[in-house]
Amino acid sequence: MPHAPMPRFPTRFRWGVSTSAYQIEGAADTDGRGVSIWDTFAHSPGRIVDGSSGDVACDHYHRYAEDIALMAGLGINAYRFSVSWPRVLPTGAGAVNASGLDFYERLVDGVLARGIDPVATLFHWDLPQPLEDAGGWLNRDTAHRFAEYADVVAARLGDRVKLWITLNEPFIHMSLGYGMGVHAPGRMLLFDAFPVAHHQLLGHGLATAALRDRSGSPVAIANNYSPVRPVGDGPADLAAAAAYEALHNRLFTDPLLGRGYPAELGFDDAVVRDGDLDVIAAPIDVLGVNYYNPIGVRAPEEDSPLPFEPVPLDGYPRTAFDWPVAPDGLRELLGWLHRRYGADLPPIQITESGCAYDDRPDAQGRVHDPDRIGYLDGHLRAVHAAIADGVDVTGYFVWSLLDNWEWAEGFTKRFGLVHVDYPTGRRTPKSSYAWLRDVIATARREIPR
Ligand code: GBH
Repeated sequence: MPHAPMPRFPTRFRWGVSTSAYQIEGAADTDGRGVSIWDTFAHSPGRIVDGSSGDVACDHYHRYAEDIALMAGLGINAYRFSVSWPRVLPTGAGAVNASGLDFYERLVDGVLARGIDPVATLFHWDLPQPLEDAGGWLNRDTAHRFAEYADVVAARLGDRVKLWITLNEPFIHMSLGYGMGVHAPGRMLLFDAFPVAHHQLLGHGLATAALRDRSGSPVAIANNYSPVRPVGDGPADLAAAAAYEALHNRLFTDPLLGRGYPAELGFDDAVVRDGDLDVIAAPIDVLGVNYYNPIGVRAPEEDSPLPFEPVPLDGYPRTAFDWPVAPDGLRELLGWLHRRYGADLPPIQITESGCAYDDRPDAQGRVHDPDRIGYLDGHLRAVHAAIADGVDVTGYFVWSLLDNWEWAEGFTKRFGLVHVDYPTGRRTPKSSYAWLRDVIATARREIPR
């Protein structure tokens, strides 16, 4: 157990937790919600390791008041959630489902009443199925539908949401959803998935304009990043690492910050029209960084369809997901962003950081998760060190408040500060919850009033 006191964070630092709609809400058929690609995917045989779906998940849709009380008990000053597009627009466009907006209004008002800033993500991968049937993000129209949806949400909540996040991890949605078929919608297009990158970014830019019209609150995107370390020092390994870095870390950032698409990836950019890059490069106020681990990369085998081979890095402890626990990678990543984008880099908030462990209640019903405490302690110190290095980091959100439905892994991976007993829905704060509560209490006590 780490005992050294946590160093002091900036006064206005955002201490938060993150969740997403399909992973926690359940209530899939309730109050007029439409069908998303994740409903379809999860209900297709063989897609989810334990055969589960998000039909019920944490039943947060009904238990949100209890979950807000858990947030208040933690002492956080920000809560990042996502809005389910098919709850608001059941067919993706056109008719608005007022009860969907009513739910998010209750949620937003509930967290505000506890002194917590609502941070709303508009797209965390749950595309309305009718839009997928029209081509999903391969279809340019989806970008326009996304901006209309952003307008609808901001018309209702624009006066109360404190930070907008357009897209969550567009790289993962493109690569796992459309490239490799591991996530919904389950397509396997490899590098032909590039239009999904462009149309998501175009949707981000169009939605940003809509949000600016309706709301005075800042706008962000949440990208996932991994510092890339070449494994092997041959020229082919270095070239492979550079290609992976361009794909994983630059594809969704270079165009946002006015640098266009990385040329070396050799994408067929016929889908990029005149003016699109200007829409995409509209200024954002915050860059959301989702960080899990660094990645090793070496030259691919001769017959590989990809120009690189990602390999797990040795020498780190592993989570239950087998991901390395590498807080040094977070400091390294933040330094890389700072050096690469210089004055164009907006302030950063760590919009996700967390780990899965095999947490279960002991005989007294308590859940001890010392490895998560070590993880959070190390990553918060890494953020602090990056700030001391000169990187402007203004917040840190733990993934996640609750154990929840982990996509293709179903209920088999637990990321929560709070344990969820799925059969009953019972919530039990883990020891990491108490630890983080104490860290936040100390940090917020130091704020001059
Ligand atoms: C996020 O995705 C999502 O936004 C969230 O919904 C999800 O629940 C959460 O993280 C936890 O998964 O280098 O082989 O070790 C995370 C995307 C992709 C990050 C895989 C970690 C590690 C692969 N992840 N990556 S490896």
